[in-house]
Amino acid sequence: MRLPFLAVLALSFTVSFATQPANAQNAFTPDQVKWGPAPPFIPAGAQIAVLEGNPMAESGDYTIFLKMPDGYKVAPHTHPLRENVTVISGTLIVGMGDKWDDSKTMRFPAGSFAYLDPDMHHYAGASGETVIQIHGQSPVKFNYINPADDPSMKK
Ligand SMILES: [Cu+2]
Repeated sequence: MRLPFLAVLALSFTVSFATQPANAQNAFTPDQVKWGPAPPFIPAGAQIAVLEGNPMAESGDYTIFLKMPDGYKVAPHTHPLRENVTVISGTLIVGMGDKWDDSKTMRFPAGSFAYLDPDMHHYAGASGETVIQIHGQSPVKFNYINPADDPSMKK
C-alpha cells in the first residue's frame, strides 16, 4: 500500500518541478543573490537583486533586495502601487511627508516591516549599510514629489 503512494508523490513532484521555467531560480542562499546596479530613478550607489518576477513588467508579482550604503537617501516620493518593505539588515530610516525632515524620521532595524500605499508620501534612507526586501505588484515606479529630485531627470 505504501509504495504506490510514494511513487505517485515522487511523480507529482517531478511534474511540478518540470513546469518551472528553466531559468527562474526560486530559492536563494545569501551567496546566490546576484547584485547589480540600481535603476536610474533612484540615487546612484545602491544595488538591487531581483529575486522573483520582473519589477519593470506591466503586471505580475516581484520581489527584490535593495542594498543601500550608509547615508543613502531617497527624496520624498510615492508609488502607484503598494510597496511592502522588510528590513533584512542595517537600519532603514523613513519619514512621511513632502519634505525631508530629520526630526520626523523613524528608524527601522533588521526584522522590521511596513507597507506603503499610493497615497503615502514618504522618504527613506540608510543608517549603516542597509538591505531591504521590497515586494509587490509590477510595475515599480517612483513619483518624486519634487520632480527635480528624480535622479533619472538629472544630467
Ligand atoms: Cu518608497
